[in-house]
Amino acid sequence: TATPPRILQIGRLPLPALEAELAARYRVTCLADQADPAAFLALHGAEFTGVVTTAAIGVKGEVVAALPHLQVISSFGVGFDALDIDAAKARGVPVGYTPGVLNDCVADMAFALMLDVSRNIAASDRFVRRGEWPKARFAQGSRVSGKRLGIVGMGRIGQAVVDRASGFRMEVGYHNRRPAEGCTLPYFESLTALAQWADYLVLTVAGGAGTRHLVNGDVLNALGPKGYLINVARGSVVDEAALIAALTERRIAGAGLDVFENEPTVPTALMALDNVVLTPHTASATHETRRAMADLVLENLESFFATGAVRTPVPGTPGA
Ligand code: 8YV
Repeated sequence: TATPPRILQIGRLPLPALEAELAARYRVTCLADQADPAAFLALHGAEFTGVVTTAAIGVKGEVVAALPHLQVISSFGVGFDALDIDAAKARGVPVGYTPGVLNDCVADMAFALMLDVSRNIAASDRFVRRGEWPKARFAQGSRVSGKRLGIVGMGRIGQAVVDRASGFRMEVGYHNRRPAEGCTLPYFESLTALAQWADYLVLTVAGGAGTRHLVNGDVLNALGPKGYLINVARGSVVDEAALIAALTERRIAGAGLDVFENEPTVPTALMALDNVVLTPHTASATHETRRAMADLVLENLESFFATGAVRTPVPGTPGA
């Protein structure tokens, strides 16, 4: 039997099981484990035909350049803003990712954050644990049901959020670069206009240069003192300094944030605010969804080495 392909794993994967499964099938080396990654690449780059990474870790163009025999990239996650797609395309390297399987859990998390920040779940948990219930009143929350939900980025995840909104009898509108095909919901060409209309602005848009700081101070002012921002997309989509100012000055009511500009660092200013709910980029982190993502990472590699094509290629990459 042929020797298994050599795979460069860029960083630690969120699933130990996936690391074990990869190691059972391929000859895997983790770049992050090397004392001097650049020196390692210079010495051993030519030995690798595959790369495995995550949407959060990504793969830089300089790493692609250091792998002259690279044939395939398989990434854990649906976002591809941290992958140097242009470098892969220029080399004709197919890039697999894991769309679809995480829509439900990310949409569930958007609602969990909406409900938490509106009904003060985490804040009241802290209140109870501090032993304050017998001594003090707890502030009232805001009703979620029947409110207006503004979705920024009407893709697969945005649609899954819409599906959940009907049980809450919410009115839904959305902003996108252009109207989404087949979507009959009210379309707002202007994000500021959507923010003005909405009680909740939910970000489900792709990251990257095209959406960087899309949500700025003007958008937050339009959202207003009764409006909430929910981000399950990318930290880069929000001007975090403007968000901190808006929250601190109560120009918006609150925020539910799963993603941040400089992960895993969360600004201490956000931690000090009771009207903010913070989660550590875990919207897809359920046993079921992470297993399905891991299966797709393995399947994309397996499919490539068997047929020359990954099963779920990133749009615009070879084979897509
Ligand atoms: C992943 C993500 O959990 O899919 C994405 O784009 O950001 C997350 O689902 C993350 O990449 C895992 O490291």
